[in-house]
Amino acid sequence: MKMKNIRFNQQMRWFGPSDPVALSDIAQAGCQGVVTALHGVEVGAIWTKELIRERKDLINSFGLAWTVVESLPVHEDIKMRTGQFNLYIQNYRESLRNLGDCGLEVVTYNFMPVFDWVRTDIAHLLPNQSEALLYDQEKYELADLFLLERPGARAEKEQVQVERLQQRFDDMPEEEKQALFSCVFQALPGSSTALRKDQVLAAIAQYEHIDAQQLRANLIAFLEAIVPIAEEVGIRMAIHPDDPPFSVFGLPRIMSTEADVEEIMSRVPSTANGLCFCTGSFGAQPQNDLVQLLKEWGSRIHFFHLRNTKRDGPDRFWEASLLEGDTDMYEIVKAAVGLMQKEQRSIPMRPDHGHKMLDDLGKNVYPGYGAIGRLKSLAELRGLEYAIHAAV
Ligand code: DNO
Repeated sequence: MKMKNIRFNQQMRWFGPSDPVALSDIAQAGCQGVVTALHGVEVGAIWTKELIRERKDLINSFGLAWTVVESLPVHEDIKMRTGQFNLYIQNYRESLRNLGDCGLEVVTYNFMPVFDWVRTDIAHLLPNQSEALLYDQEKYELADLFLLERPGARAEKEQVQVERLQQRFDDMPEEEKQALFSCVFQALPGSSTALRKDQVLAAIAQYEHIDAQQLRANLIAFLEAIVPIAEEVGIRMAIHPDDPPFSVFGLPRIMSTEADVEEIMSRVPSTANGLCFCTGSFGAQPQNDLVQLLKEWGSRIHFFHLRNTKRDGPDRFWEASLLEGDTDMYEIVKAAVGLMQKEQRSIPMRPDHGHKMLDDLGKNVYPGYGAIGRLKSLAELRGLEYAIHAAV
Protein backbone atom coordinates (compact mmCIF):
# COMPACT_ATOMS: atom_id res chain seq x y z
CA MET A 1 0.00 0.00 0.00
CA LYS A 2 2.12 2.83 -1.33
CA MET A 3 -0.26 5.52 -0.09
CA LYS A 4 0.96 5.03 3.47
CA ASN A 5 4.47 6.18 2.66
CA ILE A 6 3.50 9.42 0.94
CA ARG A 7 3.98 12.58 2.96
CA PHE A 8 1.38 14.80 1.31
CA ASN A 9 1.82 18.47 2.11
CA GLN A 10 -1.25 19.90 0.48
CA GLN A 11 -2.59 23.18 1.71
CA MET A 12 -5.48 25.57 1.19
CA ARG A 13 -5.32 29.31 1.61
CA TRP A 14 -7.44 30.78 4.38
CA PHE A 15 -8.00 34.51 4.85
CA GLY A 16 -8.53 34.38 8.62
CA PRO A 17 -11.63 34.39 10.84
CA SER A 18 -13.59 36.69 8.50
CA ASP A 19 -13.11 34.36 5.49
CA PRO A 20 -16.53 33.02 4.41
CA VAL A 21 -14.76 29.70 3.81
CA ALA A 22 -14.39 28.40 7.37
CA LEU A 23 -11.58 26.32 8.81
CA SER A 24 -14.04 23.46 9.23
CA ASP A 25 -14.77 23.60 5.46
CA ILE A 26 -11.06 23.42 4.75
CA ALA A 27 -10.56 20.59 7.22
CA GLN A 28 -13.18 18.62 5.30
CA ALA A 29 -11.39 19.21 2.01
CA GLY A 30 -8.68 16.72 2.95
CA CYS A 31 -5.56 18.89 3.08
CA GLN A 32 -2.88 18.90 5.73
CA GLY A 33 -2.98 22.56 6.64
CA VAL A 34 -3.75 26.14 5.74
CA VAL A 35 -1.52 28.92 4.55
CA THR A 36 -2.56 32.22 5.96
CA ALA A 37 -1.51 35.59 7.33
CA LEU A 38 -2.38 37.93 10.17
CA HIS A 39 -4.51 39.99 7.81
CA GLY A 40 -5.58 42.32 10.60
CA VAL A 41 -2.04 43.58 11.26
CA GLU A 42 -1.17 46.75 9.37
CA VAL A 43 1.44 46.36 6.62
CA GLY A 44 4.86 47.12 8.12
CA ALA A 45 3.93 46.44 11.76
CA ILE A 46 5.49 43.62 13.80
CA TRP A 47 3.71 40.28 14.05
CA THR A 48 3.95 39.47 17.73
CA LYS A 49 4.43 35.98 19.12
CA GLU A 50 1.16 36.27 21.02
CA LEU A 51 -0.84 36.90 17.84
CA ILE A 52 1.00 34.22 15.89
CA ARG A 53 0.47 31.63 18.63
CA GLU A 54 -3.17 32.50 19.03
CA ARG A 55 -3.76 32.04 15.29
CA LYS A 56 -1.76 28.83 15.21
CA ASP A 57 -3.71 27.36 18.13
CA LEU A 58 -6.98 28.19 16.41
CA ILE A 59 -5.87 26.46 13.19
CA ASN A 60 -4.48 23.46 15.07
CA SER A 61 -7.76 23.04 16.92
CA PHE A 62 -9.31 22.04 13.57
CA GLY A 63 -6.67 19.37 13.05
CA LEU A 64 -4.82 21.53 10.52
CA ALA A 65 -1.19 22.64 10.52
CA TRP A 66 0.08 26.18 9.91
CA THR A 67 3.63 26.17 8.57
CA VAL A 68 3.40 28.55 5.60
CA VAL A 69 2.74 32.28 5.83
CA GLU A 70 1.07 33.88 2.83
CA SER A 71 1.95 36.68 2.91
CA LEU A 72 4.17 38.71 5.16
CA PRO A 73 3.70 41.84 3.04
CA VAL A 74 6.60 44.15 2.22
CA HIS A 75 5.91 47.82 2.90
CA GLU A 76 6.06 50.09 -0.18
CA ASP A 77 8.81 52.15 1.56
CA ILE A 78 11.04 49.05 1.46
CA LYS A 79 10.32 48.50 -2.23
CA MET A 80 11.15 52.14 -2.99
CA ARG A 81 13.85 52.50 -0.31
CA THR A 82 12.39 55.75 0.85
CA GLY A 83 10.73 57.10 3.97
CA GLN A 84 10.81 54.73 6.91
CA PHE A 85 12.32 51.76 5.07
CA ASN A 86 14.93 51.07 7.76
CA LEU A 87 12.27 50.83 10.44
CA TYR A 88 10.11 48.56 8.27
CA ILE A 89 13.07 46.26 7.56
CA GLN A 90 13.76 46.07 11.31
CA ASN A 91 10.11 45.19 11.88
CA TYR A 92 10.21 42.56 9.14
CA ARG A 93 13.24 40.96 10.77
CA GLU A 94 11.45 40.95 14.10
CA SER A 95 8.35 39.35 12.57
CA LEU A 96 10.50 36.65 10.97
CA ARG A 97 12.17 35.93 14.28
CA ASN A 98 8.78 35.62 15.98
CA LEU A 99 7.44 33.38 13.21
CA GLY A 100 10.51 31.14 13.39
CA ASP A 101 10.23 30.92 17.17
CA CYS A 102 6.60 29.84 16.79
CA GLY A 103 7.57 27.02 14.40
CA LEU A 104 6.53 28.56 11.05
CA GLU A 105 8.72 27.35 8.20
CA VAL A 106 8.00 29.23 4.96
CA VAL A 107 7.21 32.90 4.37
CA THR A 108 5.72 33.96 1.04
CA TYR A 109 5.91 37.57 -0.10
CA ASN A 110 6.03 39.55 -3.31
CA PHE A 111 7.92 42.57 -4.54
CA MET A 112 5.34 43.99 -6.95
CA PRO A 113 4.87 47.74 -6.70
CA VAL A 114 1.40 48.92 -5.61
CA PHE A 115 -0.69 45.97 -6.91
CA ASP A 116 -0.49 42.41 -5.68
CA TRP A 117 -2.21 40.99 -8.78
CA VAL A 118 -4.34 42.33 -11.61
CA ARG A 119 -7.29 40.89 -13.55
CA THR A 120 -9.90 42.60 -15.71
CA ASP A 121 -12.80 40.23 -15.05
CA ILE A 122 -13.52 38.25 -11.90
CA ALA A 123 -16.63 36.57 -13.30
CA HIS A 124 -15.78 35.42 -16.81
CA LEU A 125 -18.55 32.99 -17.71
CA LEU A 126 -17.37 29.58 -18.88
CA PRO A 127 -19.50 27.36 -21.16
CA ASN A 128 -20.51 25.23 -18.14
CA GLN A 129 -21.81 28.37 -16.33
CA SER A 130 -19.04 28.50 -13.75
CA GLU A 131 -16.97 31.68 -13.46
CA ALA A 132 -13.25 32.21 -13.93
CA LEU A 133 -10.79 35.08 -13.53
CA LEU A 134 -9.59 36.66 -16.74
CA TYR A 135 -6.96 39.15 -17.90
CA ASP A 136 -7.58 41.01 -21.13
CA GLN A 137 -4.90 43.45 -22.23
CA GLU A 138 -7.33 45.65 -24.12
CA LYS A 139 -9.65 45.99 -21.11
CA TYR A 140 -6.63 46.74 -18.95
CA GLU A 141 -5.69 49.51 -21.39
CA LEU A 142 -9.20 50.96 -21.19
CA ALA A 143 -8.95 50.98 -17.40
CA ASP A 144 -5.53 52.62 -17.54
CA LEU A 145 -6.38 55.28 -20.14
CA PHE A 146 -9.97 56.25 -19.33
CA LEU A 147 -10.84 55.09 -15.82
CA LEU A 148 -7.58 55.75 -14.03
CA GLU A 149 -6.47 58.42 -16.55
CA ARG A 150 -2.86 57.77 -15.63
CA PRO A 151 -0.60 60.55 -16.90
CA GLY A 152 1.85 58.89 -19.27
CA ALA A 153 -0.56 56.18 -20.42
CA ARG A 154 -1.36 58.01 -23.67
CA ALA A 155 2.25 58.73 -24.48
CA GLU A 156 3.02 54.99 -24.38
CA LYS A 157 0.69 54.41 -27.38
CA GLU A 158 0.20 55.44 -30.97
CA GLN A 159 -2.50 58.04 -31.56
CA VAL A 160 -4.56 55.66 -33.74
CA GLN A 161 -4.51 53.07 -31.00
CA VAL A 162 -5.78 55.60 -28.45
CA GLU A 163 -8.58 56.60 -30.81
CA ARG A 164 -9.64 53.01 -31.35
CA LEU A 165 -9.66 52.35 -27.59
CA GLN A 166 -11.60 55.58 -27.00
CA GLN A 167 -14.28 54.33 -29.37
CA ARG A 168 -14.46 51.01 -27.55
CA PHE A 169 -14.69 52.79 -24.20
CA ASP A 170 -17.45 55.12 -25.38
CA ASP A 171 -19.47 52.10 -26.49
CA MET A 172 -19.17 50.41 -23.12
CA PRO A 173 -22.24 50.47 -20.86
CA GLU A 174 -21.79 52.42 -17.61
CA GLU A 175 -22.16 49.32 -15.39
CA GLU A 176 -19.42 47.59 -17.32
CA LYS A 177 -17.11 50.55 -16.75
CA GLN A 178 -17.80 50.46 -13.05
CA ALA A 179 -17.32 46.71 -12.86
CA LEU A 180 -14.00 47.08 -14.67
CA PHE A 181 -12.80 49.78 -12.27
CA SER A 182 -13.66 47.83 -9.17
CA CYS A 183 -12.22 44.61 -10.59
CA VAL A 184 -8.88 46.16 -11.54
CA PHE A 185 -8.42 48.45 -8.57
CA GLN A 186 -10.49 47.15 -5.70
CA ALA A 187 -11.57 43.56 -5.91
CA LEU A 188 -8.65 41.24 -5.54
CA PRO A 189 -7.50 39.94 -2.17
CA GLY A 190 -3.94 40.55 -1.08
CA SER A 191 -3.75 44.32 -1.47
CA SER A 192 -4.16 46.18 1.78
CA THR A 193 -7.36 48.11 1.04
CA ALA A 194 -9.72 49.05 -1.77
CA LEU A 195 -8.10 52.10 -3.31
CA ARG A 196 -9.77 55.19 -4.75
CA LYS A 197 -8.63 56.59 -8.08
CA ASP A 198 -6.58 59.45 -6.55
CA GLN A 199 -4.88 57.01 -4.16
CA VAL A 200 -3.95 54.65 -6.99
CA LEU A 201 -2.54 57.54 -9.02
CA ALA A 202 -0.55 58.84 -6.06
CA ALA A 203 0.84 55.38 -5.29
CA ILE A 204 1.90 54.87 -8.93
CA ALA A 205 3.43 58.36 -9.15
CA GLN A 206 5.80 57.52 -6.31
CA TYR A 207 7.49 55.00 -8.59
CA GLU A 208 8.12 57.54 -11.32
CA HIS A 209 11.88 57.45 -10.86
CA ILE A 210 12.21 53.76 -10.03
CA ASP A 211 13.01 51.50 -12.96
CA ALA A 212 13.41 47.72 -12.96
CA GLN A 213 17.12 47.97 -12.23
CA GLN A 214 16.51 50.12 -9.16
CA LEU A 215 13.66 47.95 -7.92
CA ARG A 216 15.87 44.88 -8.29
CA ALA A 217 18.65 46.56 -6.31
CA ASN A 218 16.10 47.38 -3.60
CA LEU A 219 14.94 43.77 -3.47
CA ILE A 220 18.51 42.54 -3.17
CA ALA A 221 19.21 45.04 -0.36
CA PHE A 222 16.05 43.85 1.40
CA LEU A 223 17.05 40.20 1.02
CA GLU A 224 20.55 40.88 2.30
CA ALA A 225 19.02 42.40 5.41
CA ILE A 226 16.49 39.67 6.15
CA VAL A 227 17.98 36.40 4.86
CA PRO A 228 20.51 36.08 7.74
CA ILE A 229 17.65 36.22 10.27
CA ALA A 230 15.61 33.76 8.22
CA GLU A 231 18.59 31.36 8.19
CA GLU A 232 19.05 31.77 11.93
CA VAL A 233 15.44 30.97 12.83
CA GLY A 234 14.86 28.28 10.19
CA ILE A 235 12.55 30.24 7.89
CA ARG A 236 12.65 29.86 4.11
CA MET A 237 11.57 32.92 2.14
CA ALA A 238 9.52 32.29 -1.00
CA ILE A 239 9.11 35.18 -3.41
CA HIS A 240 5.94 35.09 -5.48
CA PRO A 241 6.30 35.88 -9.20
CA ASP A 242 4.67 38.92 -10.79
CA ASP A 243 1.04 38.46 -11.72
CA PRO A 244 0.58 39.13 -14.58
CA PRO A 245 4.24 38.57 -15.50
CA PHE A 246 4.74 41.87 -17.33
CA SER A 247 4.60 45.56 -16.53
CA VAL A 248 1.24 47.17 -15.69
CA PHE A 249 0.51 50.89 -15.19
CA GLY A 250 4.07 51.78 -16.16
CA LEU A 251 5.38 50.05 -13.02
CA PRO A 252 8.61 48.04 -13.05
CA ARG A 253 8.50 44.22 -12.81
CA ILE A 254 11.43 42.04 -11.73
CA MET A 255 10.12 38.52 -11.10
CA SER A 256 8.42 37.49 -14.33
CA THR A 257 10.89 35.42 -16.34
CA GLU A 258 13.53 32.73 -16.03
CA ALA A 259 16.23 35.42 -16.24
CA ASP A 260 14.60 37.26 -13.31
CA VAL A 261 14.66 34.10 -11.19
CA GLU A 262 18.28 33.44 -12.09
CA GLU A 263 19.27 36.98 -11.12
CA ILE A 264 17.52 37.09 -7.74
CA MET A 265 18.46 33.55 -6.72
CA SER A 266 22.11 33.93 -7.65
CA ARG A 267 22.62 37.41 -6.19
CA VAL A 268 21.63 36.20 -2.71
CA PRO A 269 22.75 32.55 -2.84
CA SER A 270 21.16 31.13 0.30
CA THR A 271 18.57 28.37 0.53
CA ALA A 272 16.59 30.76 2.70
CA ASN A 273 16.22 33.00 -0.35
CA GLY A 274 13.75 30.91 -2.30
CA LEU A 275 10.83 30.83 -4.61
CA CYS A 276 7.09 30.34 -4.51
CA PHE A 277 6.67 28.44 -7.77
CA CYS A 278 3.35 29.76 -9.08
CA THR A 279 2.48 27.98 -12.32
CA GLY A 280 -0.34 30.43 -12.99
CA SER A 281 1.90 33.49 -12.88
CA PHE A 282 4.94 32.10 -14.69
CA GLY A 283 2.65 30.21 -17.09
CA ALA A 284 0.97 33.37 -18.40
CA GLN A 285 4.29 34.28 -20.07
CA PRO A 286 4.63 31.96 -23.10
CA GLN A 287 8.43 32.22 -23.15
CA ASN A 288 8.77 30.63 -19.72
CA ASP A 289 9.56 26.91 -19.82
CA LEU A 290 8.05 25.92 -16.49
CA VAL A 291 9.36 22.36 -16.23
CA GLN A 292 12.85 23.55 -17.06
CA LEU A 293 12.56 26.37 -14.49
CA LEU A 294 11.37 23.93 -11.84
CA LYS A 295 14.21 21.53 -12.54
CA GLU A 296 16.84 24.25 -12.60
CA TRP A 297 15.80 26.06 -9.41
CA GLY A 298 14.19 23.12 -7.58
CA SER A 299 16.48 23.35 -4.57
CA ARG A 300 15.23 26.90 -3.98
CA ILE A 301 11.52 26.14 -4.34
CA HIS A 302 9.78 26.19 -0.96
CA PHE A 303 6.14 26.42 -1.96
CA PHE A 304 4.03 25.52 -5.01
CA HIS A 305 0.97 27.42 -6.22
CA LEU A 306 -0.70 25.18 -8.79
CA ARG A 307 -3.09 26.76 -11.22
CA ASN A 308 -3.52 26.67 -14.99
CA THR A 309 -4.07 29.46 -17.49
CA LYS A 310 -5.30 29.38 -21.05
CA ARG A 311 -4.27 32.02 -23.55
CA ASP A 312 -6.94 32.54 -26.16
CA GLY A 313 -5.17 35.39 -27.90
CA PRO A 314 -1.77 37.00 -27.64
CA ASP A 315 -2.96 39.40 -24.91
CA ARG A 316 -5.65 37.56 -23.08
CA PHE A 317 -5.66 34.67 -20.67
CA TRP A 318 -8.20 33.14 -18.39
CA GLU A 319 -7.82 30.73 -15.53
CA ALA A 320 -8.55 27.21 -16.73
CA SER A 321 -9.25 24.02 -14.77
CA LEU A 322 -6.17 22.65 -13.04
CA LEU A 323 -5.58 19.84 -15.54
CA GLU A 324 -6.47 21.84 -18.64
CA GLY A 325 -4.90 24.98 -20.04
CA ASP A 326 -1.45 25.76 -21.41
CA THR A 327 0.61 24.31 -18.58
CA ASP A 328 1.15 20.57 -18.55
CA MET A 329 0.24 19.94 -14.91
CA TYR A 330 1.19 16.27 -15.11
CA GLU A 331 4.77 17.21 -16.06
CA ILE A 332 4.89 19.86 -13.33
CA VAL A 333 3.67 17.59 -10.55
CA LYS A 334 5.92 14.79 -11.81
CA ALA A 335 8.92 17.12 -11.60
CA ALA A 336 7.78 18.34 -8.17
CA VAL A 337 7.45 14.79 -6.83
CA GLY A 338 10.85 13.92 -8.33
CA LEU A 339 12.35 16.93 -6.59
CA MET A 340 10.85 15.99 -3.23
CA GLN A 341 12.08 12.43 -3.56
CA LYS A 342 15.57 13.49 -4.62
CA GLU A 343 15.96 16.04 -1.85
CA GLN A 344 14.05 13.99 0.72
CA ARG A 345 11.81 16.85 1.72
CA SER A 346 8.15 17.62 1.55
CA ILE A 347 7.34 20.90 -0.18
CA PRO A 348 3.96 22.50 0.57
CA MET A 349 1.68 22.92 -2.41
CA ARG A 350 -1.73 24.42 -2.76
CA PRO A 351 -4.29 24.69 -5.51
CA ASP A 352 -4.46 28.36 -6.41
CA HIS A 353 -7.57 30.20 -7.61
CA GLY A 354 -10.54 27.99 -8.39
CA HIS A 355 -13.61 28.54 -10.50
CA LYS A 356 -16.68 29.94 -8.83
CA MET A 357 -19.20 27.13 -9.22
CA LEU A 358 -22.17 25.20 -7.85
CA ASP A 359 -23.39 26.58 -4.50
CA ASP A 360 -20.66 29.23 -4.44
CA LEU A 361 -22.29 31.07 -7.37
CA GLY A 362 -24.03 34.09 -5.95
CA LYS A 363 -22.09 33.86 -2.69
CA ASN A 364 -19.73 36.54 -1.52
CA VAL A 365 -16.31 34.89 -1.47
CA TYR A 366 -12.84 36.29 -2.20
CA PRO A 367 -12.37 36.21 -5.99
CA GLY A 368 -10.68 32.94 -6.88
CA TYR A 369 -11.02 31.66 -3.33
CA GLY A 370 -14.45 30.05 -3.10
CA ALA A 371 -14.58 26.64 -1.42
CA ILE A 372 -15.92 24.40 -4.16
CA GLY A 373 -13.72 25.31 -7.13
CA ARG A 374 -10.62 24.94 -5.00
CA LEU A 375 -11.93 21.70 -3.55
CA LYS A 376 -12.18 20.38 -7.11
CA SER A 377 -8.60 21.44 -7.87
CA LEU A 378 -7.37 19.96 -4.59
CA ALA A 379 -9.03 16.63 -5.38
CA GLU A 380 -7.47 16.60 -8.85
CA LEU A 381 -4.10 17.50 -7.43
CA ARG A 382 -4.33 14.85 -4.76
CA GLY A 383 -5.14 12.16 -7.31
CA LEU A 384 -2.40 13.31 -9.62
CA GLU A 385 0.20 13.40 -6.88
CA TYR A 386 -0.84 10.02 -5.56
CA ALA A 387 -0.71 8.39 -8.99
CA ILE A 388 2.71 9.81 -9.70
CA HIS A 389 4.09 8.67 -6.34
CA ALA A 390 2.58 5.25 -6.84
CA ALA A 391 4.08 4.86 -10.30
CA VAL A 392 7.68 5.49 -9.26
C1 DNO B 1 -3.12 35.58 -5.39
C2 DNO B 1 -1.92 35.21 -4.62
C3 DNO B 1 -1.11 36.42 -4.26
C4 DNO B 1 0.05 36.03 -3.36
C5 DNO B 1 0.99 37.16 -3.05
C6 DNO B 1 2.19 36.68 -2.30
O1 DNO B 1 -4.05 34.86 -5.43
O2 DNO B 1 -1.18 34.27 -5.27
O3 DNO B 1 -1.94 37.33 -3.59
O4 DNO B 1 -0.46 35.57 -2.15
O5 DNO B 1 1.42 37.79 -4.20
O6 DNO B 1 2.75 37.75 -1.64
